[in-house]
Amino acid sequence: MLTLNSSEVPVLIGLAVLLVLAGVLVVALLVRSSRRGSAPQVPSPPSQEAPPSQEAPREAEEVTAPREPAAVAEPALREVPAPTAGRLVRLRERLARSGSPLGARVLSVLSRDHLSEDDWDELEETLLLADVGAGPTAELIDALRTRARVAGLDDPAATRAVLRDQLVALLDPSLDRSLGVQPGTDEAGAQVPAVVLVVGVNGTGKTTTVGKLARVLVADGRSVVLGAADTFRAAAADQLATWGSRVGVPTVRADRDGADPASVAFDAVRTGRREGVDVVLVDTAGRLQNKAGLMDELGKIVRVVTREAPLTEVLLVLDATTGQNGLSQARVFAQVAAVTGIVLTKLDGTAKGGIVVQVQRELGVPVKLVGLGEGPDDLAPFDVEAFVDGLLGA
Ligand SMILES: Nc1nc2c(ncn2[C@@H]2O[C@H](COP(=O)(O)OP(=O)(O)OP(=O)(O)O)[C@@H](O)[C@H]2O)c(=O)[nH]1
Ligand SMILES: [Mg+2]
Repeated sequence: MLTLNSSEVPVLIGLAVLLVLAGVLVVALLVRSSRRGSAPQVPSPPSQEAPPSQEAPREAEEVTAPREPAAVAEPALREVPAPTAGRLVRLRERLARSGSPLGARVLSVLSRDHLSEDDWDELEETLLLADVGAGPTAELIDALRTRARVAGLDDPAATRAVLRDQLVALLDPSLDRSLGVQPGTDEAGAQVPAVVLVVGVNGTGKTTTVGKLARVLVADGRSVVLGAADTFRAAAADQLATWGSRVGVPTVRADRDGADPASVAFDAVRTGRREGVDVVLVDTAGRLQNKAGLMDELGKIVRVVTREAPLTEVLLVLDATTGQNGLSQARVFAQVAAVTGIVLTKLDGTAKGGIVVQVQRELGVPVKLVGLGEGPDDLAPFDVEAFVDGLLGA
């Protein structure tokens, strides 16, 4: 039997108090760490894209095709892209944010009482500065002057309607703006994927456009393979593969920097064909239209790819903020690669969207898609009326 003498009692009480305190401390720590474990997960930010290269890629060299098949990056994550319908509606709000949109400035001049010659000059200047081009600007001013003579410009709604009609006519709603993304069949009856080649000068938004387009196609229920034919920098292929992986689309890429881009493009199309996919999207390196070597390289990509499957679409990506220069780019690219559609990017940050009119007029090639921002779903099918309404802030 355990006996205690009176001097031991306070010591034991002290020990008991210490034990209780230690127990409380342990429980408190456990509760705290379990709370931390069940804290709501903050979604990780979308992976950063590689910054666009600032310098022009070096001249094309005769590089040999890699013997081994190009790597196919396996998709990891899945996102659900937003539907494409109604995306152009965002144009208005984006333009409003960009300062002084073309439509707003034109309408503000037209709303003045009794337009003077200076007012008409201002109007003309506004349209020219927005890259609408000399010919189309003159047509537009003529139509508005006629309207002013015949019925006056007192009724803002009527003036606006005239301007709207004129802009719609200039943009030619009759052009076929559907994308060539329908697969075909070979002589044996096997499916041949549609092949979309994306070209343009540095930093216009080619890779971003390919990424956004892949999302649109996936949302449409089509199977897609990406081809990273920008082999100048590994980062370019990584940037593309990141876009693809977000929607479960594989990327065919070279196994080393500086591989022959034509060979990678060919591998991508061959892979697409073998896997029976619907669409192969081929991203290319930015190239300057006045560099013969680079343009020859592009010609080679076109020739090599068409040995495996016909090109169903060649998209020239133009940066709307570069304005007039886009026109000379368009001419040269159209000669080398038979451009079938224009993608006008960065329309969200500029009042220069008028280049749409000039490019279409001069090349007879329709604008098919527009880039409205850096977000993954900021790519909209070009629709003339919705575009004009966006410009006019409808
Ligand atoms: N605001 C805005 N930015 C865009 C748009 N499209 C692309 N960008 C941005 O433009 C930059 C260049 O885009 P990339 O897709 O890398 O351009 P690229 O043509 O592939 O560039 P290179 O391969 O270097 O020739 C990126 O920061 C994009 O986020 C757009 O429609 N609006
Ligand atoms: Mg790129």
